[in-house]
Amino acid sequence: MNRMDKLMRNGRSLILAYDQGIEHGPTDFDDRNVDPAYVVKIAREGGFDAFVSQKGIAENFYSGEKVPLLIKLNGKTAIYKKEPIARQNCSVDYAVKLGAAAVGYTIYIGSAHEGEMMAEFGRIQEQAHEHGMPAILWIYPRGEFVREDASRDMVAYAARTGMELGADAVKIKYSGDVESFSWAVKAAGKTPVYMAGGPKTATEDEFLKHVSDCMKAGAAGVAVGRNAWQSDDPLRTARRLNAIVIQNKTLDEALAIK
Ligand code: FBP
Repeated sequence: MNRMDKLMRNGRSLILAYDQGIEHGPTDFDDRNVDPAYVVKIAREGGFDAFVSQKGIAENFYSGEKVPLLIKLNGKTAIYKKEPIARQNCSVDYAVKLGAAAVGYTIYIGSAHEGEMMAEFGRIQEQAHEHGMPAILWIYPRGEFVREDASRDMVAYAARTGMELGADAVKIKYSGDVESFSWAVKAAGKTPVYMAGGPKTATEDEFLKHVSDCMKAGAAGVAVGRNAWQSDDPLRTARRLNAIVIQNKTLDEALAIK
């Protein structure tokens, strides 16, 4: 059995990310989605394959849930603006105690501190594998020497680095079109590639077009936050995402879903 199987349907998955409270601050939230219980309900009712959070949200809002839990083991705030580093704040063993089916970790390649994050992830990946659990990498080019973090070359570099570090899956930014994302998927070899959602787009059509492009490029799915739980109708957004990602429907078919 593949370590990622628990998180996949037909080799694909739809992951709901809710770690933005640390990464960006409550500025991402409104009166509804500031409440973790609201977003956990979207994970439960929206047909998601995993719910991502830091350990504090899992401890307080995630007991007895059936949707597999993916605990982020590191994180940082948006306040400090120099070379990025996010250090581990939760152990693999503790994530297992919380019922996690997978662990996640962010590396900022290109940062002056990339080596520390790679070393930390190296240990986490080995510990996760001892538990038979996948270690999923959020891998984002960032830092003084990174000019275009979502360019064809940078996104493929991220995907390739994640594969070579032994990640069970990588989550990368959308590179802008099918061809460039296909190159990133190819660079990742057999490692499943997920598209990160990004800030809420002006229209849902625009976001779903990105999702559709990535699936055409061979992505294994999307790990989305703001475009799902900031939606006026998150469960409709989830139905549309399921149509494209899991059921392989076209963008037009998905948009017709009410
Ligand atoms: P979104 O779909 O909301 O962009 O979430 C994806 C994600 O990777 C989150 O897991 C994380 O909190 C956030 O993006 C980090 O975004 P960035 O580092 O680009 O600000």
